[in-house]
Amino acid sequence: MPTPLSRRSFLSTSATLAAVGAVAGAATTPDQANAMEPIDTIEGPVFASTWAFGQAANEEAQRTLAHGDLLDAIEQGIRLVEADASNHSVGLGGTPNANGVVELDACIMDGTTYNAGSVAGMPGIAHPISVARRVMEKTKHVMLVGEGAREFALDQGLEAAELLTENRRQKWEAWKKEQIEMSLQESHDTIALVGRAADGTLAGGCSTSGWGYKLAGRVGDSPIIGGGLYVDGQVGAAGATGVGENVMRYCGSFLAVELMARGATPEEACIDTVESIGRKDPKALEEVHVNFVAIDKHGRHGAAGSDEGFAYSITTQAGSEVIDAVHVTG
Ligand code: SD4
Repeated sequence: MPTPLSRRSFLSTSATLAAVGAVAGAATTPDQANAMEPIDTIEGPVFASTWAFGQAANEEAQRTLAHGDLLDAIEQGIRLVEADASNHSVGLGGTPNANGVVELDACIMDGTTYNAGSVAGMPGIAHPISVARRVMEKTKHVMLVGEGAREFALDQGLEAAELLTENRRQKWEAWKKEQIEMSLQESHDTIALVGRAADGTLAGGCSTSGWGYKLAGRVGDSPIIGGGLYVDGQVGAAGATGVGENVMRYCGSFLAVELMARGATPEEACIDTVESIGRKDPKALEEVHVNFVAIDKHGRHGAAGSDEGFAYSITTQAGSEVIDAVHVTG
């Protein structure tokens, strides 16, 4: 199990970072901060993703990278999860909105060019991550939403699909009768996948059906660049899972990457991001549900969350592992 980290115990970590001038606002450059401690670089490709089910996505990404580029790897890894009908928060078999329609959010970002593509509230398309990639590569835009995103996907020849499975339709019918709010744990299944290729390039993607029984048109953090995902090719990449409303208001993934730019390790950056949200949000940290996974350009990785039980998957050339994230408590 992860070691719970209270706000007080994290102060010592923060103090260490501050002492090396490595927190936001300090004048120390990343290279100066890095020069103070030897860095354990991990060689070869590195993929990290949210939750234990991310392991299959990581491994698909790794296989794809052997004959494709890093964006292909991220796209194919996420497509695997989108196609899995047993995952009720991503793609096919995702939980619908209050009207019984599965509306999908996804994004992809290339850390080398800082290009990004995103779709939000998109119905009826099997692989939103592929639509997000087409938005990035085939349009002048970053984000398409709703029906426009669906039409664009069809124009691009991408696969239409009925995303609402019988199982989810029955659950939705039951919810409509009883209006029992879906437990947050039940809807915490976003896939955020970040990767570094052997040549040091970085990319990431994110895909979800979002908060179960959300209002029609609700968009979470997952398609918001800087919210559910951010990649800086000179620094690292971070992705989020949890309650999108509490991630996007604080630009969570951007903050985690920015902290790494100022010298934090991926784990420290994720902890400090959760802590930062916890300091600002009027709710108790236990009620905020924000979780982050990150890697840096050296291949180091880490994760932290306010949810007990948050774990991430890591795949390197040494193999795959599911690692408990640091649990940050209020
Ligand atoms: C959202 N962050 O739409 C996503 C979904 C998720 O726990 O991770 N739910 O808010």
